[in-house]
Amino acid sequence: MSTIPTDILSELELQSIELPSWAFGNSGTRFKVFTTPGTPRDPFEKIADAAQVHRYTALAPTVALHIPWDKVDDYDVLRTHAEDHGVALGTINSNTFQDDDYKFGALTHEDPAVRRKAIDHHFECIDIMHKTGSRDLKIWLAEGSNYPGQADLRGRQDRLHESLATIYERLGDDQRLVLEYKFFEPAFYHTDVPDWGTSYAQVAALGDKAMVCLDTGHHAPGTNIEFIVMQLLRLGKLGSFDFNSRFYADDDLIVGAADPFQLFRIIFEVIRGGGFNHPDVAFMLDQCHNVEDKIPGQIRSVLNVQEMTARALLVDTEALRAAQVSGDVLEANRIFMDAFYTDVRPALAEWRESRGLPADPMAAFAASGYLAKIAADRVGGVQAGWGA
Ligand code: PSV
Ligand code: MN
Ligand code: MN
Repeated sequence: MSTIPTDILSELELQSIELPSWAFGNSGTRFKVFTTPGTPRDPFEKIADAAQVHRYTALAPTVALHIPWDKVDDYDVLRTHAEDHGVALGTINSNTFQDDDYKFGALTHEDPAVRRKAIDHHFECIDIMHKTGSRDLKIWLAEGSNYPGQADLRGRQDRLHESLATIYERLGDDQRLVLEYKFFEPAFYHTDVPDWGTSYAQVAALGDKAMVCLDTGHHAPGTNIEFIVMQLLRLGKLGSFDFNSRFYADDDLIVGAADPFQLFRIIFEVIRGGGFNHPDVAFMLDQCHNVEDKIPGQIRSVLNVQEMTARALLVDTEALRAAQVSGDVLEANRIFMDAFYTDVRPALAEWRESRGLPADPMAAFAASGYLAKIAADRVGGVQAGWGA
C-alpha cells in the first residue's frame, strides 16, 4: 500500500472542486434524453443533490448556477438553502445561446439592440452575484458562423471587445469575469472565442479582473492542454477550469475517465505553476451524466480529480529537476511515470476515514438510500434538464 506524506495530505485537505448545477438535471444527446426518477425539478433540489457530493467527499463545497436555468425569485432564500445544506453558491454562468435573437450572435451581433440585450443579461447576472455572494461570472459564447464569407470575423472581434468591456466595467471590486473558449460548436466554420489565445487577448485588454476559463473538453484532438495550462499560469491569466473528459468532441464525460494520464499531466502543471489551492485558479466540473446516475457520477468525478492530484503531488520534483538539468531523458520520464503509476487509493481511503469521512464514498452514498428517497419524494413537476 502506498503512503502519502503528511505535507501532501495537508494540501489535499484544502482542495475544493465546484459542481455545476446542470450536472444534476437530465441530459443526453440530440438523439435522446434519458430521464431518471428523482431528478431535481428546481434549483433548490439541484443544490440538495450537490450537497450530497460534498457530504461524502468533503471536496465540493460550492455549486455553480446557470442563469436563466437557475433563476429564482429570491436569491437570499436560495443562498440560505445552500448554507443549510452545507454548501455555498459559486460561479454564475450566463446564457446567450437559447434565444432566437441570438441566432447570428449576442455580444458580437451586428445589431446594437441585440448586443444591448446580451449585455443587459450579463448585468442581471452581476446583480445576482451580489446576492449569492459569487465571485465569478463565467461567459461561454456560442457565437460564430457556419460558412466562409457569412460574417465579418474582424468586426465581430471588435464588437466582442466593446461588449465585454461594458460588462467588465459593471463588475464589483471583488468580482471577476472568466471567458471560456471552445474550438467549434454550435458554429462550425468559425467561433468567436475558439482558443486560449483569443480568450487571453480579449481578457488581457480588459484588466486584472478578467481571466481565461479552460474547459478540458474544448480542444482539438491531440492538443497539449497542459502546455496551455503552463502558459496561462505563466501569464497570470488562468482563472478557472471546467473539468470533464472527451473521446471525440465536447463529450462532457466524467473527468479522468477518458484519459487519467492527461488529467495527471494537467494537474502537475497546475502545481508547478503555483495554481494549486490558489484562490485565483478555480477548479470546477462541467459535465453531464447521460446514462449514469448523476450524484454518483459527480462523486466519482471529484474523487478522480483528488486521486490524480495526489499522484501529481507525489512527483519527486527535485530529482526530476536534476534529471532534466543533466539531460537524463529516461530518468526524468521514469520519475514522472513513477508518480503517475502509484496507486494512491488505499492511502486516500485510510486518510478519509481518519477525517470522519467514508473510506469509500461511492459505496457509502449507494448504501444511504438517497436515490430511492428522492425518486419516491419528487413526484410531479417538471424535471430539470440541460437547458431548463
Ligand atoms: C457548452 O460547450 C458548455 O459545455 C460550455 O462548456 C459551458 O461552460 C457550459 O456549456 C455551460 O454553459
Ligand atoms: Mn465549460
Ligand atoms: Mn462544453
